[in-house]
Amino acid sequence: MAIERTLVLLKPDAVKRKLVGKIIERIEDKKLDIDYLSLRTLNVEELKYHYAEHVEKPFFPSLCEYMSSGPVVIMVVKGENAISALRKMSGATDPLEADAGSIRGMYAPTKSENVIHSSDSEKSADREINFFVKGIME
Ligand code: 3AN
Repeated sequence: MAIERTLVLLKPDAVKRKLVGKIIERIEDKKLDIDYLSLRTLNVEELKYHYAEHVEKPFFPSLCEYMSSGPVVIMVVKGENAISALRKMSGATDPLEADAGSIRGMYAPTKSENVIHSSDSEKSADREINFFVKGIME
């Protein structure tokens, strides 16, 4: 069993809909630790870095608008297999494909407004934690 750290964002709709407490409760119920937590509104430059693979996609402008529409909760979650545990808890990108009991399965109305982000690999987790917590761009 590996102790891992993963970067989690609770997106603007999660904050606006007051889902933050419920989502953190699920993370803590899973015996994972909150290692870092802050709340702020992301800017376009940060979103271009975070979503570098999507910058050229047609949905990027609306993704940017949505993700900068209000504060997000930025967390580092630590624990056994935290990266895959959070991906599983979050559910698939498209809420129609997400398990019904996952966070997206329960709360996300659409693929674009999907409540939560969590790092998809160890490499992404390192990059995202360096960026969001330490402010380091590669
Ligand atoms: P995930 O967040 O599940 O890792 P990614 O990295 O493929 O998914 O996508 C990042 C974010 O971009 C998603 N959470 C979603 O908000 C948005 N997104 C991805 N694909 C689409 C799409 N086809 N249409 C609209 N928004 C999308």
